[in-house]
Amino acid sequence: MIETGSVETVYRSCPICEASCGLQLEVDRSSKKVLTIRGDQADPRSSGYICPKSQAMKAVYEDPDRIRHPLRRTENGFEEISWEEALDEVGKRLKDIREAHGPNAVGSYIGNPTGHNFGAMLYTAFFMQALGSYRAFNGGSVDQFPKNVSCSLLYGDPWLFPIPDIDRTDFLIILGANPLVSQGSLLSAPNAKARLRAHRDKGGKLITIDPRRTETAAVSDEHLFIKPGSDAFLLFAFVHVLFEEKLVAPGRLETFVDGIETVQELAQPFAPEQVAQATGISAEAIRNLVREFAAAERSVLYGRFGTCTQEFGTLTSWLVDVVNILTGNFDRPGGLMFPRAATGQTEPVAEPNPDMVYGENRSAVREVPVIDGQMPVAVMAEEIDSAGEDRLRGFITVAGNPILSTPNGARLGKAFEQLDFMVSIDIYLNETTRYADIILPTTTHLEHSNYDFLFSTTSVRNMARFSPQVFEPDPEARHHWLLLLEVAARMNGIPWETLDDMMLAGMLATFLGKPDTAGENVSPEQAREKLSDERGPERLLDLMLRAGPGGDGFDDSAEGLSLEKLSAVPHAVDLGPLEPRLPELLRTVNRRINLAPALIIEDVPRLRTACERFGSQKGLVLVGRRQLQNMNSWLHNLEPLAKGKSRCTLLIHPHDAERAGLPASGGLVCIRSRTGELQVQAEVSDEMMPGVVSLPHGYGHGVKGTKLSVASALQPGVNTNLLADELLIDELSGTSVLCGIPVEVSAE
Ligand SMILES: Nc1nc2c(c(=O)[nH]1)N[C@H]1C(S)=C(S)[C@@H](COP(=O)(O)OP(=O)(O)OC[C@H]3O[C@@H](n4cnc5c(=O)[nH]c(N)nc54)[C@H](O)[C@@H]3O)O[C@H]1N2
Ligand SMILES: Nc1nc2c(c(=O)[nH]1)N[C@H]1C(S)=C(S)[C@@H](COP(=O)(O)OP(=O)(O)OC[C@H]3O[C@@H](n4cnc5c(=O)[nH]c(N)nc54)[C@H](O)[C@@H]3O)O[C@H]1N2
Ligand code: SF4
Ligand SMILES: [Mo]
Repeated sequence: MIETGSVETVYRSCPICEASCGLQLEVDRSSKKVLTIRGDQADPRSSGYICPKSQAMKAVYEDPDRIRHPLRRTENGFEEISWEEALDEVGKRLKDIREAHGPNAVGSYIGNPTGHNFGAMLYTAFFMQALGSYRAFNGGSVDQFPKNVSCSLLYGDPWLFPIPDIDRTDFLIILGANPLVSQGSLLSAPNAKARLRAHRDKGGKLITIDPRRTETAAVSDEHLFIKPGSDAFLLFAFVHVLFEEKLVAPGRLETFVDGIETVQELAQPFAPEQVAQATGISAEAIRNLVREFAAAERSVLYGRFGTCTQEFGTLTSWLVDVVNILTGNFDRPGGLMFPRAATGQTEPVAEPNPDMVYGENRSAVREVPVIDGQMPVAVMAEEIDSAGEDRLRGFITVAGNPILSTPNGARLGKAFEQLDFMVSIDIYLNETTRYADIILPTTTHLEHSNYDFLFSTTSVRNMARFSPQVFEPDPEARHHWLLLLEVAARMNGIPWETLDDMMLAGMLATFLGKPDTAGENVSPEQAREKLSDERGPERLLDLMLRAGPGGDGFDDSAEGLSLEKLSAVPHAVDLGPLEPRLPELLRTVNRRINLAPALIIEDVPRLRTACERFGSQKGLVLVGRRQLQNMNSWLHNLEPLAKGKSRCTLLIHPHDAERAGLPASGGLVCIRSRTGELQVQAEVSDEMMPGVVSLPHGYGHGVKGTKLSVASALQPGVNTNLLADELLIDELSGTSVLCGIPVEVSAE
């Protein structure tokens, strides 16, 4: 903190997206005002870079629509109630449901901002255990869940993600991601544009494969259109050519990778000539791509959102890693690599994890498997409206807006109305929380500290970053982590402090004693003595840092990290480039990678039979797109980000527009799917692949009963997830198809 008069300079990371850029804030603590937010030039990760959403922290804090007191729904709208009343009622109602109908009658949905708040993250994991319900939903099954499943199968842990080392590669393929706008996902790398430019300036090649000629495609050497959902065909053909042309060269990986021959057999039917029609990419283009990729010194294939939320999401996510492994571009500089978190969650374990828990429990209606404790959002509505006596009766949403972010929001809204009780832990009265009986608001980022906990496991360079609290919270405000504890405690009739003690004991057991970390020879008692008595996430963070790979081992005089030392550094701490970590890091039995797991093998026939269908596809399909000023659904109420012309438009290729009877200037269209129908402004553009239309998600704010005055006035838009069909899923993982939804478009 640097003080001049009453204005102080504070440094924090931006909590909005994964890039986690360094910010420099000018603040006046006496009046609790943020004067300016700028890029922190001295931040080693972002070097001053920011995007327009960097202003969000201030705007959210100041937003008069933001909820500051607990609310209860009444016949005449929501009324403010006291914390005691609110928490008592939440605890009692959920407890009653659980006692009468069992733990699985209470479900939950955890949304994206949880991942950007370390206190929320740590305590959510514990909260889910305390709930003990297998109806545990979260944003993952409309996002990266197929990657989790693939990582679980290959590396023994759903959260061990290999990250593309984009700064050190020579040849980069970006498949189904648009980092120029999204700023990277499972790739925490501020200023993607500058990095990709630097990659090309030093002679590196960049190829983007996407059904839209995106902002990222515009800075690439080459862009290939691909039919939505057909990536698994392309990648199997890639593998086919690697074998056919003897380009398979896993190198050092061969000593701990099994199943390569099986992969060869699986790829056999997918010659480029066989898949050209299905993918929309010529056999020649596929062969050239493979040859160039294999010939480059260091190559990396990076797949993200578009490769996950599709009919073959898990096969595709698996194939992305297979391609990198077969060509030796894995666990080495310039390929896919595993970051090392200072907090110790990505350290080798003494004992391998048991296998992925797949399908021990199944949903009541469609019987989709619960995987590693998660049920996919595609079945959320039916578990409420069609499961009879076994139905979901109580529901908790935490920092999520599933009405706008999960498929068939209309059905979900009706289902929410049938619940016996719903509570939302959220800071806005929005399209989802309006269904809640009680809303519990939390403090926002300026009022609590933060640590880039999740994104230190996805960063292109190892890093540690603590962000201090800027303002004291209002006396009425409650932290997110505390609310989770309070709710769980009241459901169990015990003080929240007891739960917090249990949480600390669990963390001590988990994070001490790991080989090659500073906590290897420290006992829980020794560690506990050094930790603060103040409850909450900071002492848990201190524990993880001090016990972690670069920690001080709870020795105050030793070198190494502790929360105190990290707090003294105003910027991110760079902990060096990613380094090879295999096979030690693997959490599989014998620390080996089985490249051809049974679940994957069993899913390949489903792909084979779909090849002809993709090849003869005639109608239009819908995909999404992200925009720089949005973050999913929740920043549209901030004027600086919402102003300007309406952004929720349907992009359509000129040929398709003509077929739909539209003028070249676009105009209003009607777009229909099995589940819904929307009227929306069309924009005719050849940046779309013919046969594919694009609509951004997170809009649809013009509904009654919300308190989003700016969003409703400036950017109401339409909810594209009324068109997303809850019956369309990647069968292996249960993830919803958001890329490639069959639609019809006609002029209004
Ligand atoms: N069609 C389509 N659907 C999609 C996507 C797509 O590309 N296309 N993308 C998907 C992806 S990748 C994701 S991650 C999901 C996101 O899905 P969600 O997480 O459900 O959606 P968000 O819009 O991020 O909702 C964030 C919620 O958290 C609240 N919130 C914000 N900050 C805080 C806070 O500090 N504390 C608390 N308690 N609440 C807070 C907001 O008010 C809002 O209600 O959407 C998915 N849905
Ligand atoms: N500005 C902004 N930034 C964000 C967000 C936001 O809402 N706004 N959301 C954040 C979140 S939660 C996430 S998860 C990340 C996601 O970040 P990214 O993974 O970069 O996702 P998108 O930007 O949606 O890009 C997905 C691309 O896949 C393409 N695509 C669609 N279908 C297919 C297909 O079948 N195959 C292929 N190959 N491509 C396909 C789309 O046209 C699109 O260009 O972004 C994060 N950053
Ligand atoms: S890219 Fe923008 S939203 Fe993302 S962390 Fe940086 S400033 Fe924040
Ligand atoms: Mo996401």
